[in-house]
Amino acid sequence: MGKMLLIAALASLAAGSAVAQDLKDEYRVSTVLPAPFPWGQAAEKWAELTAERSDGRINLKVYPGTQLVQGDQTREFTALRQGVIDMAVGSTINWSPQVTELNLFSLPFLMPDYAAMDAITQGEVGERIFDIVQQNGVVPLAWAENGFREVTNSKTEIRKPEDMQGLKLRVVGSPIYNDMFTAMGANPTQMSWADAQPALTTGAVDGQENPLTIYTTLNMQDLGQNNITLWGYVADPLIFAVNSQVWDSFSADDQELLRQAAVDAGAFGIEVARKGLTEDDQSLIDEIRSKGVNVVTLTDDEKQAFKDATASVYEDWKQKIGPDLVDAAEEAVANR
Ligand code: X2X
Repeated sequence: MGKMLLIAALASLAAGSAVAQDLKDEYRVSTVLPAPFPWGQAAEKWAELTAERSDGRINLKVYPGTQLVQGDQTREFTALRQGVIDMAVGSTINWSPQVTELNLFSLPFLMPDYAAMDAITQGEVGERIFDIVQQNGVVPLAWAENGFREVTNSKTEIRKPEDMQGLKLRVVGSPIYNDMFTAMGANPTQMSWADAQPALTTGAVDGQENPLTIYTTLNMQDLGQNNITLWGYVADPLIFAVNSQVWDSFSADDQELLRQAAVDAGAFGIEVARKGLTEDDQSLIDEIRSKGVNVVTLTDDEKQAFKDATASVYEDWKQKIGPDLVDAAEEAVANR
């Protein structure tokens, strides 16, 4: 081969490898909820922005219902780490069985409002949590939000822990939830979201706790969930994340494109998740009330009784999560 030909061949090889990374036809993005829930909307937005900004080169496809792990949302993180799933927009609750520190957001009454949540996720503590997620083998890119989890039930008005006595409440499959509701005197039963929906429909459980956007999207008043207590005891952020090997397969430019698309989709997702649920705009709550649902807002004193009832769970889990991280979060909240 002539020297010039060889150089030309090498040059085209180099150019080729710079341009044509081995992109998959499709990157599978796992979520629990589909659009039009805010969660699904956030994931769809990520896919949309990524497609747009990569001129269709990078194709994210959303698989809701954690169908890639047969609906077992507590296995999503493991599947993401192992590469069974390429990407996910996942709840901190569902990933907490593998990443203990993510239980931070489930500490009862740690975050009194959205500003508190932002102070954690958008600050130093949020960065520390992303480092921890990364150490667990998954690359986190941005935050979004499921929301503050309010308790609903078909039986009775809840204003104090005693009102929960004997209530059969579906809780997520993360142990801290069992601990909290047992401490409050309820009768919690852990099940996946896939199982929760039929259980609510048939009345196998009396109640559940989830953001109000889920309540309204599913018209839970038609499932007999006629009592809501607004107590804002915990909120679950969502994290956009990518399997490490999949992440490494992208060029630096495409990594930046994916990250920025996730950040923008996250901001959009947070806006949608909070719509009608802020101090200035209570329209979602008004809409629920207009359907004849009994919506109770706890006073500070009433909240205190639930805080007291769960104080030992908070302490216990603070030790498991890491007192140092929890202290930093408490400080971020105090200084918000
Ligand atoms: O299972 C739930 O309650 C849900 C949909 O909120 C989560 O995935 C954490």
